[in-house]
Amino acid sequence: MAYFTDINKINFEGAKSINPYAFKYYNPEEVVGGKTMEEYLRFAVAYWHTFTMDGSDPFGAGTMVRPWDKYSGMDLAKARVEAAFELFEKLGVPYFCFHDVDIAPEGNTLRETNKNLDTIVAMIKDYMKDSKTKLLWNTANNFTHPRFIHGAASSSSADIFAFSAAKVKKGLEIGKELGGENYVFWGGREGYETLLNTDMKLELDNLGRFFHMAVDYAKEIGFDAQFLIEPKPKEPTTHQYDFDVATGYAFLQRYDLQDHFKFNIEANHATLAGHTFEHELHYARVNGMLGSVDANQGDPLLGWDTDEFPTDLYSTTLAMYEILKNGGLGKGGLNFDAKVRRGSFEPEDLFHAHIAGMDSFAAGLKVAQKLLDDKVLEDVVENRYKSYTEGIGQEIVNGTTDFRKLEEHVLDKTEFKHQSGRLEQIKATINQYLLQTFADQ
Ligand code: XUL
Ligand code: CO
Repeated sequence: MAYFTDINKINFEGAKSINPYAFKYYNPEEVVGGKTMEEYLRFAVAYWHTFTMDGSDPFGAGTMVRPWDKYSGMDLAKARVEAAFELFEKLGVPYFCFHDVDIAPEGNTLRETNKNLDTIVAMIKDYMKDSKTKLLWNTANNFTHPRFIHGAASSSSADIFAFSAAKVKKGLEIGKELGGENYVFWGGREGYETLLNTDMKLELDNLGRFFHMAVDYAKEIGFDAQFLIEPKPKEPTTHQYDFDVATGYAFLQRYDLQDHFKFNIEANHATLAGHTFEHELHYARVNGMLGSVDANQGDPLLGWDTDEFPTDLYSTTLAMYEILKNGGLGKGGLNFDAKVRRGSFEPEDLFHAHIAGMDSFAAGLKVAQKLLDDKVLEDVVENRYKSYTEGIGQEIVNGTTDFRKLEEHVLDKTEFKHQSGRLEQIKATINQYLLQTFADQ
């Protein structure tokens, strides 16, 4: 059955188009920096925000009008699969992502839940045969059900640790069955509210044990997806263990997991951690840990995860700059972990939202590639650190000096040369690139 009957395939029409159902900047075939946009951008639709989210918030009921909502139970799950593949096809989006509970209803026992999952996974697999859309990643929702009240792998209850493990086991099997390219672990309720009742050391050790068991099981069943940790500093818990990339990286190294994981970096999680999106991407990149991206944006005026579709071109440009410097995202992609606003309740808003997000990242890609081609920021940085390319600086970098020699170097020195950081000029240049890249289109 078709659900978006008034909407046809979304095509690229260029920047002058006034058709709201057309891409203005995302042209999948256009080559930028040696690869097509489709190859670089690897967009994914988030199943939960697009097919299950109902628009409810802590103060009000759901608002979303979804033609598949006339069904319930397994019929609803099946209708969502039909709607999903129709939307993937019409948007020409190459990937999708889901949590276990997004695709199938939970039963009274895990055995029943797994049976429901098997039915829907078989249906998805069937649809994937006739579709270009592949699975970027799946994950286990180990946070919504009340059983996860005190966490999942970091729960104070060993039975819940076991339950969480069993759900991830099933998730890994599903990922393998559907050819998933990555598998995500977002902390959910892995964190704590207060130290007054928390054994942090045991919880962290248990998390480490949990991840090792996941790595072992994936190996055992021959599932070679890239494992990804998705950091977030707070919400739902006050202190999330995977606060940001730096914290997550320290954890992975402490538990000897760093070779098995990379990071899935979400823009809104970065800003909640008090970082910019590009900071998190950069920190992961320079440590060889940049895996994938949850492409959204937060509201700087609000202190929670608003998961908006990305439309800020300055941010998408600096994000794509990091991704290009990384040589792309490899197996990763740009997953729209983003939801339409509560007031954007019509089914067609799902198309407008994805078109806006895809165009924003396509535009960001083009500007970022131009900045790189012209070495705008690279020249700035190279010039700023040139004192490390000769003399004492070179000795520091080469590791051929020590405190005694360094002291000798400065003991009688009275003049130190500095150069301006030129931040305002740099920002003006970026604005120029943002405006000029599309001036003639
Ligand atoms: C929550 C969040 C999750 C993960 C997957 O803030 O981002 O949806 O992306 O569990
Ligand atoms: Co996310």
